[in-house]
Amino acid sequence: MSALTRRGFLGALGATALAAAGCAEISGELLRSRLALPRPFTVPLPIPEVARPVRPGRYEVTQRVARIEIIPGTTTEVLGYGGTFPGPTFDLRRGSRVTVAVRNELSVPTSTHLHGGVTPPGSDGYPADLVASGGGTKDYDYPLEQRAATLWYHDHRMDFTGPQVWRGLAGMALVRDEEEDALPLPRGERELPLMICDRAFDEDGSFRYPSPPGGGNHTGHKGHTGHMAAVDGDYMEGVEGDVILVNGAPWPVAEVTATRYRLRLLNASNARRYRLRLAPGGRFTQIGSDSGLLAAPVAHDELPISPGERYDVVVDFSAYPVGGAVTLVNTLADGPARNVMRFVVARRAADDTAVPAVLSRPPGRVPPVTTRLFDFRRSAEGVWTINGHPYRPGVPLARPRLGTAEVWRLSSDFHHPVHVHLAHFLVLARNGRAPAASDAGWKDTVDVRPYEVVDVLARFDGHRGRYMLHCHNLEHEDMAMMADFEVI
Ligand SMILES: [Cu+2]
Repeated sequence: MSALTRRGFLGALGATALAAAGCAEISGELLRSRLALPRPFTVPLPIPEVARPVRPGRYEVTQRVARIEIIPGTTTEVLGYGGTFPGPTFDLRRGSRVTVAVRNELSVPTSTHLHGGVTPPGSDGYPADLVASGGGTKDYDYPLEQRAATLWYHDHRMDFTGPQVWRGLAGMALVRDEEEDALPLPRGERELPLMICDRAFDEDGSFRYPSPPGGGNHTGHKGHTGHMAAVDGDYMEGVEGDVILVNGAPWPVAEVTATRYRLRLLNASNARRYRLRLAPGGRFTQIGSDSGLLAAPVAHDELPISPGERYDVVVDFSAYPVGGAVTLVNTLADGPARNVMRFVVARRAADDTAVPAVLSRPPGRVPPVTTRLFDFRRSAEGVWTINGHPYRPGVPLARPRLGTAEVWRLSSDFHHPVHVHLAHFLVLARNGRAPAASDAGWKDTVDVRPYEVVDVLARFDGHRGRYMLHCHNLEHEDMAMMADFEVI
């Protein structure tokens, strides 16, 4: 009951008190590592392997346990797509349908969600649509009738997404198209997928995760919500680690030339939010949002990024002296977690790239047919709910019509990064005022902050059937902050 008491105390504080306490930007509870943290900027930035089809249009990937070196001098057991963490990067093309056959050789069931995908409901990674442990298989069908964008994939097992993603079940997927091909953007070695997440480690190098006693797997106790508790109640706000990984490496360093680079930024953390800046200064030129290229670039000094969100940015390293270091930092954190990674500008090089003033022609706004309210809130019983309900599989909270758009008004008592499956949306307003510069473009995840009301215009295109919306703080998600909707 201590967790409820503590949450009761926090819940009794208003937004002003939270801000005064200096914790208004923090969305989780810090779990510390029990080993000496590695020195930052010593491990080279890894680039995940690109997945190769077994034949055109068909990939086969096995989820299996592997032991890899994350913290130098120790090894960590991971649950990996292909036995790697991150999993392989899928390099895909708009309109080129693929099947990904997933084989689960783990000891736990899984469900794989392509985050940002316009995917038929049977392949969308519904949390109860499980691939059995010990050799179960499933063919996921991805038509990819969608614009070029930075997507990712991860486990979505009901009640256990937090621990299973923490242990490694995540990777990136890039969709490309002719509109993007025609742009003179950096590519090849100058296009870097950067999957950012935090973790905590035990003395022996294994991942630490605060599973409850007797819980953490099939033996978890079902509470009054009917959901099993995968995380200890003291961590119901979310689990934050003290080691920042980029592409699975702690505080890595990447050597770059003094040219433009395209960085595909993904926050794959369970609960940690970041406000990214370049030190000693510099700008991110944003070219894309979660769901594709922007109409025109937007310059940012800093980028807030909540779990599940992506930013597609260009950084021009010719603005820095050769030999200099450019550090990607998170200004929301203090101590070691303030650092994310470092770039070292090694030498000059030719650069024929550019960021054009016109990038793409995204779909326009269509008039909404209705407005719906979704309130993300902790209940008096200490459960994360949407519109007062913990997750009820098979009970849709909305039935939008295919081909229409709706305004979804998202309100919140805490930090809730709200993710909608299938539908992409534009942020219309925050608390009735203009959205932030970082809200630009079509998205599938939006950072709803404490006591904020965010209006989004969502388009329901592509497929009919059962989908979901949920909080992408994975501990909130596991503690039932999800709901179905059905496109009719
Ligand atoms: Cu949440």
